[in-house]
Amino acid sequence: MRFLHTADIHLGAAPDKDLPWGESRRRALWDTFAHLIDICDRKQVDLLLIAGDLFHRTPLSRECREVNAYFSRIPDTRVVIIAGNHDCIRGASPYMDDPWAPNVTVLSSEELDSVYFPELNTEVHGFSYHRSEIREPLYDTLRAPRNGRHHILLAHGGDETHIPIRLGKLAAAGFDYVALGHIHAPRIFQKAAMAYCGSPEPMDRTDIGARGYILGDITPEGCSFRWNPCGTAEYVPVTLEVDEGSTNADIAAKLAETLNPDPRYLYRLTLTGYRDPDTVWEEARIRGDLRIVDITDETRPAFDRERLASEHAHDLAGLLIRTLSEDPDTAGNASEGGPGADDPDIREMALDFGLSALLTPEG
Ligand SMILES: [Mn+2]
Repeated sequence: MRFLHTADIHLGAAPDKDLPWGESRRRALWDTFAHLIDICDRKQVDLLLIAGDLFHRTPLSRECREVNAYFSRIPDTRVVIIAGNHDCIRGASPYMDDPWAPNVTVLSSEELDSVYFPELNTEVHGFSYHRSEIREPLYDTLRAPRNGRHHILLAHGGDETHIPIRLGKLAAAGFDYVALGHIHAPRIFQKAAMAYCGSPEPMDRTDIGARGYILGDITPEGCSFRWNPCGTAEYVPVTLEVDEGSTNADIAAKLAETLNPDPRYLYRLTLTGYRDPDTVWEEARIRGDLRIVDITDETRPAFDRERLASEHAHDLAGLLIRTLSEDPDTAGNASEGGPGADDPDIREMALDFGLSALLTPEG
């Protein structure tokens, strides 16, 4: 019996929606879902497991119909779905009402329920969220029945407000496989036969790294499974050290030279080092044609302290330079300086921050 495990597809979400490639990211969520359906077809998958958050919100009827059309393309694959915290069932959710294709089962109850496929000798268990937060550890006490069938659990959650999960307890519950959803990064517990497959596409800029799905087989010998990459996008953190001479054009050129321009890579840039105090970073120019999602400026202004000390001999900036440049031991005030005041790095940083506040024009 072959299964494909996915979760957190978040159809209807719009990652990077304020950025020029936002529309293509929104579409990519649907395209990647369609790609998973193709894999079910090509690899003759018996069971497609969707462990919650198929949709980004409680779906509209038309969204369910849209998804159902894909499921009806793979009539030989049985599809089992639970609703997660994002697409939780509220009132007249189409999850409950819409006529699904005959190969689709939504375990829509908020009580544990199951569906049995005799031809696969496999029973799939699970329940759906009917509210967006569940603080009770509802999975900790579950046990797989012992009746000669294979038992799979669909479970969604694992943080404090979305069904806290004690993975050790779940691993000992006797399921042949536990298909977990909610955490967007893949986490594989090979020996325990359970896994967070992760979202098939990264959902926002905090979802660093590759995304994919799990393909597995349950045989009389046991369960074997593997994570496979599939996303069309990947957020990549990048750090670039600048110096006093660096201009916006220099940085853009350096990035264009070193970063892969393939649009699948979405960069999160951090600038470090010392910049000329007058330099202003212009994000659009630094980006160029690269997909840079955001720029974090951790640079510090390189002040010419000697010149400033003489120019500001009679004001606060000068006093700050004199005080913080002095060696605390010879100044004899180390004990009064407070925690860290005799740490040269902290004094340096304090001086930079102080001078920035006093000397850099606002904005
Ligand atoms: Mn979730």
